[in-house]
Amino acid sequence: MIERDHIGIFGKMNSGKSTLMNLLTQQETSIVDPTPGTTSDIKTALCEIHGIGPVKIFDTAGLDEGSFLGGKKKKKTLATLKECDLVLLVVDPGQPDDGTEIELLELARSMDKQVLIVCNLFEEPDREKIKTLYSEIELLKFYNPLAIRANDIGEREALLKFILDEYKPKRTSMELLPFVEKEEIYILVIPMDEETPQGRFLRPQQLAMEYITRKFAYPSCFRIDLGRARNRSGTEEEKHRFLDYLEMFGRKPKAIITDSQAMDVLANWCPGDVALTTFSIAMIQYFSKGRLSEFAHGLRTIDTLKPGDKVLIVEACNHSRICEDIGTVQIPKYFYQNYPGVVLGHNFGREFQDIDDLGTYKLIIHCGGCMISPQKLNARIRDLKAVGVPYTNYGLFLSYLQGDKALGKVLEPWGLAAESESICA
Ligand SMILES: Nc1nc2c(ncn2[C@@H]2O[C@H](COP(=O)(O)OP(=O)(O)O)[C@@H](O)[C@H]2O)c(=O)[nH]1
Ligand code: SF4
Ligand SMILES: [Mg+2]
Repeated sequence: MIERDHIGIFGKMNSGKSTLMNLLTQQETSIVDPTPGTTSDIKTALCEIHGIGPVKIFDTAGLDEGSFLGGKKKKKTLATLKECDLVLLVVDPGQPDDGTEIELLELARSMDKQVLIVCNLFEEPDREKIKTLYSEIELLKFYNPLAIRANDIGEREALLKFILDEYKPKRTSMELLPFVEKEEIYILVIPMDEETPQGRFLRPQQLAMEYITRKFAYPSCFRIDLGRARNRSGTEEEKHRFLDYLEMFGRKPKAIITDSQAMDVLANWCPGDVALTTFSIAMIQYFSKGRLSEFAHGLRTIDTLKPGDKVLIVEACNHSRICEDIGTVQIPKYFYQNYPGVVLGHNFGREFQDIDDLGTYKLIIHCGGCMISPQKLNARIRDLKAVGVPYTNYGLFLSYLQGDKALGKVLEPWGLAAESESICA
């Protein structure tokens, strides 16, 4: 069976959903009629969109159909919403139905769906009404609209371009650690203290171990004693223990993957000819489906922070925090020392979409995000992009604090560099 991306067309009655379906599929798949409720059930069409691949398109009934039959249709429409990877919300700016549009937006957002807004211009003056629509529906601030005439075949190209530019297809396959090679050794550096839960590794560590083993490569764990490593009297001994351990293999490991909080130590201890990166960097690249360069780009904002600016520290789970915890201890310490007037906020756990004042933050520093789905993480990123808030990541941030060389080193395994130009490549 071919795996298809599901695209659903939603909106109020007579907003032009079926017309848009026909524009996309270039055929009369859906009956188009001004009589409300013409689309009696869900119509589907299978086709191929160049740049996305095979898709299944759903033309749904208007969510605002009031009759008993309408109620049934509404259920089906909502079930379709769940199934979709992309929600095309068709709005008639000349006659919007805020209730329907808000309901659809809220539902789609609660399911972390990708949403694109298509404003269907029945008449040219409708273009002017888009502004009013946007001022009336708060949630629209997260979405740039495309304004087209759905019944004009000449608009097909603009519609396809809009979808291709904005939509991230679901089938982007990702490798967790793409640099891992068969029969090579990979060292996982793991700090533990009394608070570290017993009986299991943390998810990033588990995922890395499993991935490396699956690739017929050899993962090996080193428990680092960060207290000793940072303490003047213990550091040499701890460093020797680490270097002796590396020697033990009789050949160089290919790469070291460290807990980000040990970057201050590993930036100095990692041999020059061994690659280095962090769990958090690997996780954010994997769970964001390849957006590490965007997170690296966010680092540039740090230099621009002024007293009073707000920075939000975000973790996607409520794990037990060890004493040198990154989110509550390490990052705050850096800001108190270097940017004393900067106001820090925290968002721990799963709910992020509910932050009303997201746009007021100057920077978001996000953990690896390994406990939420790529869909959820990408929904967060879309919101941040829409409101223009830069974002970076724990591993990148803690590497950046060690200087350009350390940052360059942890980015290298991902084909990125720390030079200002290539960070945003
Ligand atoms: N003038 C004009 N009419 C349109 C446009 N899009 C749709 N229509 C008409 O509006 C009516 C309702 O469109 P339809 O696609 O069936 O809406 P749906 O209920 O949302 O599926 C039909 O008569 C369409 O021909 C448009 O862009 N311009
Ligand atoms: S979701 Fe974030 S804080 Fe929780 S284990 Fe994963 S990387 Fe760490
Ligand atoms: Mg219809």
